Amino acid sequence: MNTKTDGFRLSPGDALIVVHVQNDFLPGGSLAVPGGDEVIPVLNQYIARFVQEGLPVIATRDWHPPDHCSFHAQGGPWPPHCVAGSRGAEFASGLALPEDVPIVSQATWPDKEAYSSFEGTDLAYLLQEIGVRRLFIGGLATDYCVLHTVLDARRLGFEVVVLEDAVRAVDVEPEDGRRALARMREEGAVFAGCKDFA
Ligand code: VGL
Ligand code: ZN
Repeated sequence: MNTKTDGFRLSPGDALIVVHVQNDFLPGGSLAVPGGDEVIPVLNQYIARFVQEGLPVIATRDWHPPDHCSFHAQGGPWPPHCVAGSRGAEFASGLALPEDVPIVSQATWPDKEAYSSFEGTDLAYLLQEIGVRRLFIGGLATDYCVLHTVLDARRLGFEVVVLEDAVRAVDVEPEDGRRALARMREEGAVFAGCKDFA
C-alpha cells in the first residue's frame, strides 16, 4: 500500500523530526503505545545518519500541564500523560538524541489539545530559519501526533518522508494506524525504511 521509491540520498534541506519518544508512550507508561519501544533502535540509526551528514535533527515532545483538557479528569479521552517535568514526559533513555538537539514542546496549555507538532509551536519558523524543505518523520504515535504533524507539514509545503519502520500506533480502534498511514499517503507523504537509505 505504501508509495515506495528507489531510495533516498540525503542532502541539504533535509531534516529528521523525532516525534514524542517519551516514557509515557512506551510499554509501562501511562499511555503506552504497543511496541512503542521498538522505534528507539531504529530512530537511533536515523539520528546517527543525519548527524553524520551534518543535517538537523529536531525532537518534539508532548508537554502537558497537570490539568490538561485531554485527561480523563477534565473529560478528555486520555489518562494523564507527559505532564511537563515528570519522569513520564522525559525522552526514552535509550534514545540517542544529539546533545544540542532543538526540542519543541506541544500542547502546553490546559485548555488546548494539539496533536500536531506545528500547532502552537515555532517548529515551522525553526525549519524555515535553517532552510529545511524535506522532513523525515518518525516516532509516536502513528495515528495521532505523527499523523497530524505529517498533515500539517504537507499543508505548509514540506516534502514528507514517513519512516515507516520507526512509527507505532495507539490503535484505540483496530486499523487506526493503517488508516493514518493511508491518509498521509493521500496527502502526498512518501514512505521509507532503513533499507531505502543508500
Ligand atoms: C499523543 C495521544 C495523546 C501522541 C499525544 O503523541 O500521538 N497521543 N497525546
Ligand atoms: Zn497528549
